[in-house]
Amino acid sequence: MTVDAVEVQEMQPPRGLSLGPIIAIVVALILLSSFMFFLFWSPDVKVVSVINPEDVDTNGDGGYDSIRFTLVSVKDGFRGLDESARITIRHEGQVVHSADKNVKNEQTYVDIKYDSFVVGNGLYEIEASVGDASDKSDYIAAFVPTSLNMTIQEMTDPLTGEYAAFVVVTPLFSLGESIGKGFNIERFHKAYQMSVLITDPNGEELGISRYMHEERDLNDGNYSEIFRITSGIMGWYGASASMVNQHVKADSQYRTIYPEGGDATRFINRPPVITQFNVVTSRIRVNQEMEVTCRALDPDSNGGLTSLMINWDDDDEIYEYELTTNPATINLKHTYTKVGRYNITVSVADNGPAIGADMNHIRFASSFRIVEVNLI
Ligand SMILES: [Ca+2]
Ligand SMILES: [Ca+2]
Repeated sequence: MTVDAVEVQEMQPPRGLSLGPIIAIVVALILLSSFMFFLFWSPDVKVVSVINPEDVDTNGDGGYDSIRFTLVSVKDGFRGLDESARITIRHEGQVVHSADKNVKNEQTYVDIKYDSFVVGNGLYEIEASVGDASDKSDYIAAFVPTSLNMTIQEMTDPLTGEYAAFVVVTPLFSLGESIGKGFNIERFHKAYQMSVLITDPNGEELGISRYMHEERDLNDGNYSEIFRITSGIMGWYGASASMVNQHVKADSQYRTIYPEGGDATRFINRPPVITQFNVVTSRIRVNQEMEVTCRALDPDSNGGLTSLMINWDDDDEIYEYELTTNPATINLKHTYTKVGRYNITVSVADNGPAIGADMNHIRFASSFRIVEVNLI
């Protein structure tokens, strides 16, 4: 024990000031404060950029539903970003969308659904700010129909080639000159839900609702939606329509739109059809009586046939015969007096409109299947 005590005594430093420990303390303090500074001091974001807002399909259904842009934010410190960016979208000076987006990397993709900011066509100003830094970029929306055009038409179905009656509904876009006409319905149609209510002459109602072009070839360049009238009754039809655009905000005036002209009405009378038209006699000689058979029907369940007209192509006269049944079969005889080639043309008329007797409404179906008679 005594020996140890003596050794400790000998290791005591000489009394008086020494710079060594002070320098060590100062260095330790500097290191500690630097570490605290690094931990708690958040340097300012120096640069924010909003780059390339573009249309994207986020759910993979083939239709655009959102915009996407790149948000770049750069700091002047060492640490990575973990900030909240404020996104503000304005349309015609009004704020239509604002949200916070966490920014962790220097470059972040931001997706914003159309229905959270679009209120109509036109220019949208997208602003992003992080701290005091901010940037703006423009986006133009041109996919918001403002009203509908609706008609009831008799026409050939572009898909099936059948002649029938249809309700035709066309979205109308009030696009300004600055926007142009670059609308691509193929990429936007998925959210246009059209509904029509068709009322037949008996007051029966048929409601049809579907997404635009759900059942149609998108490459036909036709932006209208057609709804076939399947009721087989002649008379006055009515139609009303509406369209919900799920690409706009729920409180937009264009969320649900209606036909400009209101409901549509039209008298529908399906034309009669000639189902058979042929020459009975196989070999025909000059001055020999020949016979043709014609069958016709009017497809309207309350329709009827009134007359049949035939042109034998050997004089200027058209012969007319009364029809009293539906369908009707009629056999007609004729004698040609000169050798030649004759084109026989036959037409039938139906009972026309249920109201009045306007001849303009009587439908004629002409057979263009020419019966050619070569006389020998
Ligand atoms: Ca989509
Ligand atoms: Ca008819």
